Amino acid sequence: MSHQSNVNGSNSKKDQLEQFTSDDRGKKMTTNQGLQVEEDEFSLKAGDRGPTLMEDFHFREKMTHFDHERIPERAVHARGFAAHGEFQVYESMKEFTKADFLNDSSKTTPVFVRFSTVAGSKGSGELARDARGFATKFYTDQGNYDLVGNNIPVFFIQDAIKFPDLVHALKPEPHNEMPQAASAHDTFWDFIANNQESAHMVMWAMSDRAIPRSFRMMEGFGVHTFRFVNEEGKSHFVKFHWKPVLGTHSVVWDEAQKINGKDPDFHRGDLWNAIENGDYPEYELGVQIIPEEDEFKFDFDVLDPTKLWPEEDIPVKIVGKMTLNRNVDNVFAETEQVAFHPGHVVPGIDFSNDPLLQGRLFSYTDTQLIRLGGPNFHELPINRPVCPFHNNQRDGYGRQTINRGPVSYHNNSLAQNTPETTPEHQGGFKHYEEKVEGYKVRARSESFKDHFSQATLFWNSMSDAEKEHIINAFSFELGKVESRSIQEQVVDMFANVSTDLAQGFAEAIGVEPPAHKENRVTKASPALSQENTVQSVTTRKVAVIMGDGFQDTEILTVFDQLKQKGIKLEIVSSKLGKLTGKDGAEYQVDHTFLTADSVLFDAVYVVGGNEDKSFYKKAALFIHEAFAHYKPIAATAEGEKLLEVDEMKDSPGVVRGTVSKNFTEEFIEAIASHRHWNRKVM
Ligand code: HDE
Repeated sequence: MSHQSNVNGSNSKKDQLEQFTSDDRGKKMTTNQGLQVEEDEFSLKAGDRGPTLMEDFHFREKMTHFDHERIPERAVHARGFAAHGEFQVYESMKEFTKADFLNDSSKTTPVFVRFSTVAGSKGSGELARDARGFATKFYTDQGNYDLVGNNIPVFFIQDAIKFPDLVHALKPEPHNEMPQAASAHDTFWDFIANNQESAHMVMWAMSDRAIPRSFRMMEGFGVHTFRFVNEEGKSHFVKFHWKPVLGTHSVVWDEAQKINGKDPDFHRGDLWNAIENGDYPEYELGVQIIPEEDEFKFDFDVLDPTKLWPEEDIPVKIVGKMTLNRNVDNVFAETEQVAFHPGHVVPGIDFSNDPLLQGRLFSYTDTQLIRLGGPNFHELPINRPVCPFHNNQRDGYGRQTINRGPVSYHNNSLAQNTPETTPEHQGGFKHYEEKVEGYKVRARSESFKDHFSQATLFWNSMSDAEKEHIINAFSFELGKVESRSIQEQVVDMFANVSTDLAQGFAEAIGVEPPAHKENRVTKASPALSQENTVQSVTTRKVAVIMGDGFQDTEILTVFDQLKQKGIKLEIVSSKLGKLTGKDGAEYQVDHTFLTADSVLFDAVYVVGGNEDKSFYKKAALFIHEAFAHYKPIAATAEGEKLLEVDEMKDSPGVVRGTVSKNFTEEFIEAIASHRHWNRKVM
């Protein structure tokens, strides 16, 4: 197999993968040895009622392969979904980094991105309250660069040595393997209360960020401080951000739990369909940059992964865009076998001494050795760089490359000392020459010891609705904790963040609330609130509740105007088939009340028709739930009657009346607002 080099082509990875794909349609069935198979339904037996024969190599090969189909799931981030795409930088970042893919705005770099939840198993529901992984592999001309981030900019712990403890506490409890994909249990909260560096991340995990509406509507963060190094060898500290073009949006917790039952594949389905429909998800790459000499100018340590850099103090410079434009051909071959590693870097990007990052630099390759069965996982098609790779590493399980010649050592004279090393100025990777000195100690810097200021900063930055959601999340999670002592410890701990917060959930779980104290930190960072995110309507899903005999004239223009904005309409009715309007217009029903549910949509438009009581009863349930989840609801014609209930009548985000331009515009605006938190919901 030849290693293709990427000469500026956006499809170098696609072309490379093409060589490994196989289309079995229309082909003859063979064994893995290429032998044509004559029969595939009956095993070879001694008589048609007799025992199966050992000689049946076809049966044995088929069954053996099946018996070995599974590989261990990822220890964390097992439940994931991925897509291919491209990245392009807007303007050269040469001033800060010599990374080739960030230097040339005419260059597109192929990428592969895997999104994931952290705690749950491979088959768990996707709407768990959890951080989301956001891992990007850039197939650059200088080798693979992996930005292995999360949708939360900070982490639970400050030192990698605590990671196994954190994960043991978070995962289902070992004695009964419950609960699945949930942090709402005793061991997790016991860990939190006894490892208080987690306070800031817990605030994020209890916020709406932990239940995203879509992978297309969440931010990504590199979390750690990395380094940019330019051609002159100058280094800057950098934090990486992905900003979704559609804005950052979430669902509500009650909805999340129901989606997990109605459609446990909700997030992957959303990503897959968007790409299939040509609505390519886009994310802008942002960087926050701090000159090395400013390392100690902040009230946090830049090496501490439980701290973010407030965007108002250190602006996020938007430097490029990533577009996801191709679904995988095979989930196992690509999504499951992709191997990310924060240590996969290119010249111009380097590490900081963040002790969490330092530990990750060990763990990722190590975990692939067991997960992917040996040291040759870099040869799997999805993991191959698009540039050539040569060295003296040899052999091992599953080796595919056939290295010619007798030389597999360095230095040598037989091959003129090749493969040869490359000096830094010609593109060889040289670690940044940072001066370090110190005593060997097991210790943590004093500058890492403030665990609460930024947790309070986060709290202060939330809107009233977001604060209420956080209190509700703590109330839910601790409501599931059985130990009184743990509940009390957590109330005590979060009283350090805000007594309003601690009082809020202490009350709900029947623990003595702390006395009110003013927050020690008063600063807020508006960028942290999703209330200030980009509003968008494109690709939003509207359930149109419609029956036979609908008002054609009423809806045709509404449909057109909504579709022009990229809004997706799906018709829900009593049964599948065709609906005919009063004036003869026809529509196919997409879902029935049985197969659809309001939690699977962003908004509802009730058109109605000449339908019976049972239709309107189901329609009423549908909109009541959408209403309770603060979603936009519109109704015209017969549908309007359903909104005449007192609580809904003049509520924010409820649009009714006769069809007019205003009506549709109001509905579109209501959809853009995402949710209407100022609505009174019982
Ligand atoms: Fe990971 N992490 N992690 N992690 N992580 C893994 O690697 C680990 C951390 C992240 O879609 C594992 O291949 C340690 C922070 C993502 O394939 C494993 C520590 C962040 C993914 C591992 C951390 C992440 C992983 C499991 C603390 C955000 C999924 C399977 C020192 C910046 C990548 C694997 C994918 C996966 C170790 C902390 C993100 C076990 C030891 C912080 C997105 O190696």
